[in-house]
Amino acid sequence: MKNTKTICRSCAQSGLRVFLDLGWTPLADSLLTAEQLKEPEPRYPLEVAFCPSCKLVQILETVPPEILFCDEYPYYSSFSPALLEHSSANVMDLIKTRSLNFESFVVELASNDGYLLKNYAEMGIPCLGIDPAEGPAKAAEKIGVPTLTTFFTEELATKMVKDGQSADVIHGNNVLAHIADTNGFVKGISILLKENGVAVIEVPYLKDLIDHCEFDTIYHEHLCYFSVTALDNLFRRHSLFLNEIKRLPIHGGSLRLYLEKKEAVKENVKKLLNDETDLKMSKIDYYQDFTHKVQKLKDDLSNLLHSLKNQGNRIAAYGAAAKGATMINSAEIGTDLIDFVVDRNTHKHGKYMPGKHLPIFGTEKLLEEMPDYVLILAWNFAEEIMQQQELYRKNGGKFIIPVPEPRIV
Ligand code: DWN
Repeated sequence: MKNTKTICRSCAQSGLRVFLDLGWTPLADSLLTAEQLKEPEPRYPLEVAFCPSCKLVQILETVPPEILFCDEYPYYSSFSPALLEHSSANVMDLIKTRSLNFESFVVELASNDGYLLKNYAEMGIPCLGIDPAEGPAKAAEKIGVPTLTTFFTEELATKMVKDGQSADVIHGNNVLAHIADTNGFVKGISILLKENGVAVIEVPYLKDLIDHCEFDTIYHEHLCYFSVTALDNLFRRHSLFLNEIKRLPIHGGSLRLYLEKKEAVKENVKKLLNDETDLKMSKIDYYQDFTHKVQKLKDDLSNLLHSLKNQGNRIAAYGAAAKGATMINSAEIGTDLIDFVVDRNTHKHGKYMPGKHLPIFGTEKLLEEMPDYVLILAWNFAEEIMQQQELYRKNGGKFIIPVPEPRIV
């Protein structure tokens, strides 16, 4: 059943302009068991639109969060060592710059398996995770991170404040894009945050997505794709000021946003806003040729894989990532080309990727089978993955990185 937006998720204005249509696709993180392969697989439209009023880029379809972030939700942050390092450095910096101590209170929205909050817990700084996915939430509790297994809402924020739980720091990494009630979520942050508190929010950066053709990061979990301009419009609506921004390489290019209740916007934020204006990111024309860039990447990747296959090579893939699902389904990469996928996340082993039903195994299968090529679907961790698989490469194996353009390394 379609649930298509006709007004903007942020400003509620009409006039949304669709500039990319990835068709009806299966849910990127809905991995299948062998039994489920025989059952029909739900698909939903995946159209991307631009709001001329507040400049937010967004998909039109809203898949119910209870379906997306169900008990079987397979994403566990702790399987990515680079992400663990990235998060720990962020926490250590905040403990120092915000003088956090045992009297402070830190909340993380979408706290997953405790990958970030465990750093506070180990330092004796009171913290609380909030995440609706039961599996990761249970994993967090196991390592001593108190976690509410629920969705964060304005109502929950109001109740927490009433119970004396305002926050000095609120983290929210790769969650804002996932929220159907965008305004309610941001308002909840504003309610929960202490007057002198800071919300530290990480989101993939739309400019990197467009510049590096990271179209595979578009899937139904990601309802919004953020420019600084659109973020500034969203946060000011709820009296939160985007005072500082750090650009990060993680996840193909992200922004770390520092939101406070008092306006003190730093020069680099003003520069990012001006750069976006100069680039005309606030105009639909900026996005118009993205469809052609995406089509070219898909054609180039398909041609490369078919040519390697026709030469008698065996090809596997690395990373049963959500972005991998968009890539294989959009570029029609099935078991005729890819024999299997490997992934470190043990929760994914023995399952099949959505749509193309590529079987998922542990990473040891690469050395066991020694395929001639491995397509890195989790290209955002390509360096780390290739280092980790040094022996595969020493034995003659080669990697294919699909983004920003397909290439053998
Ligand atoms: O926004 C989201 C991002 C942050 O994470 C979520 N909606 C869903 C998820 O997207 P993703 O699955 O594309 O994220 P990752 O973290 O890029 O996926 C990497 C995959 O690769 C995971 O399944 C873990 C795996 N991996 C691995 O097998 N070996 C990762 C590393 C670093 C490794 O060394």
